[in-house]
Amino acid sequence: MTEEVSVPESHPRYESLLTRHRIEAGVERGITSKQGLIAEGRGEAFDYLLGEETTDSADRAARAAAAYLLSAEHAVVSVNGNAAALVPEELVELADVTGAELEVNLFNRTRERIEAIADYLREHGAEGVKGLDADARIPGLDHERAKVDSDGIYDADVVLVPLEDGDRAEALGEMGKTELVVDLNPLSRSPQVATVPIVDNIIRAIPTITEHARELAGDPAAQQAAIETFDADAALADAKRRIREVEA
Ligand code: PTJ
Repeated sequence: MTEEVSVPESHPRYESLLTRHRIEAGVERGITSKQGLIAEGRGEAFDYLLGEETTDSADRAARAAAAYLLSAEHAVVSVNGNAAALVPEELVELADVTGAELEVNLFNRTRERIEAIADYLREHGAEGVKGLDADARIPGLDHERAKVDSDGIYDADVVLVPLEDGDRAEALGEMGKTELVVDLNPLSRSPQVATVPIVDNIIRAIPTITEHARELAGDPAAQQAAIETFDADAALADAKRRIREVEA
């Protein structure tokens, strides 16, 4: 996103102020829901407690996520209003490097917002954005996130789910899919049930996954090793420990 904030890069909270500004601009453009502002506040609090940096354990999770995306038959990156506003270019790059598809999937679903997000992703270089057909449903969910494309998330074996504290990750798991979740709150429902919980800010996590994917591409043995050595429970425990042990 190119809109800039009038905060110097030297400001100690530059990154979080930039992030907040992107969400605000997302709401103004009709990309992000008003609830997205609240979600941003929740995320910022956890980022603060985690030291506003990618921990070693989050980096290992990002590597495992990259390996799953590369070795998938059909990988899809789910995009909501917060993810689109924060990292549009980075999501397109991740999709390019891993061969994953992008699908818009919203909790506060409106046709206008779906189209605004798809347009925004295309402005940032995406091709063939999914989510507009919504001709299939994830079984067991009675809200709008259940609506998916039959040749997108419904058909995928690996789905990256960013920034949602809800029941969809579990429902995707019940469909036999591998879920990769980006969420700063290790107690949020989605990372708790994810195959790979990546407890990190999406603005750092997506570029980190892409970096690992570049390195792991064309090396199935290294991909397998990244998957086999990853321990989801240990990753969540590590994030919780960090939060408990934070010092001023
Ligand atoms: O665009 P829509 O209509 O699909 O709605 C999107 C929101 C984000 C409002 C909705 O899907 C939602 O689930 O919001 P919640 O319940 O507040 O959950 C968002 C989760 O993302 C929380 O656990 C936050 O801690 C986390 N989060 C917020 N910002 C970030 C984040 N995690 C990583 N990076 C962030 N920048």
